[in-house]
Amino acid sequence: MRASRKGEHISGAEGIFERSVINDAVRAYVDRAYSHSRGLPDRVVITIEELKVRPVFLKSLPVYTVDIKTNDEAWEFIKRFLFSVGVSMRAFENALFVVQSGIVMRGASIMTFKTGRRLEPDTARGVRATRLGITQEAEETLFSVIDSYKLNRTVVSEAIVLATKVAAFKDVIAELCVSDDPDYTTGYVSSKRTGYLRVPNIKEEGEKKGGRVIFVSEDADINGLIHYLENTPVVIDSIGEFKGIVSPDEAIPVFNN
Ligand code: PML
Repeated sequence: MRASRKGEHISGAEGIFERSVINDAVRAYVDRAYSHSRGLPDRVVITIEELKVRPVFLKSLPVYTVDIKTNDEAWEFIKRFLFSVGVSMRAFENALFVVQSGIVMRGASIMTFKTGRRLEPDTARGVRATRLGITQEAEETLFSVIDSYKLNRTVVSEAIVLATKVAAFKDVIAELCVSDDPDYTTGYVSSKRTGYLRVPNIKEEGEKKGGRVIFVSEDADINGLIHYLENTPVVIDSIGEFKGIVSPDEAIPVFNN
């Protein structure tokens, strides 16, 4: 589902479903399109496509919530985290521009982690990860954990599914996400090695700016990555651990190699 107003992106969502639940899924997407806090769309596009290839099945990333109380603490943590996985100051600053510029992209920016070059072919649109889903059984497990932490089921589960798909590509170093939903002030940083780290207070309440940056190696196979994000179906069939609240120091990875 893609919802926009005067050509500007409002919201988007996708899933992989059995034929028998498609009608319900479409109804739910229409409801979402018309109830987003970014406003009412004047155009909603729903596309349904049959999968032609068998999905890749993955276990979701382990989830941590970093104990962050202020916006300054959030960005100090993000900077430390990204530096710890090898992201350079230049790439960090370029990523900051992407998530704070106010240009809301439908998809993610893809950025080399050292030189900070943007590799997405269309910098206004970005690259959107689609063809991702979760089995009914895994979703029930995930929802019950999310409920136990009193979090938003839809937002958190979809973000974990997406981050898991992104992190699984060989050339991806890390991902940074700031929601463009003005009501949602928790974002995340993630990578295959560290898991999915929820970052509260990543932005101020009411702020519409947001975005995603996928940091990749300097010699990343960009065409392979775009093809993977847009076309390879990925389904989460088991759920990684929810590790609760950790301090920023505990969340910064220490790698021995
Ligand atoms: C989004 O708005 O889709 C991104 C939300 C990212 C954070 C979700 C979470 O609370 O873990």
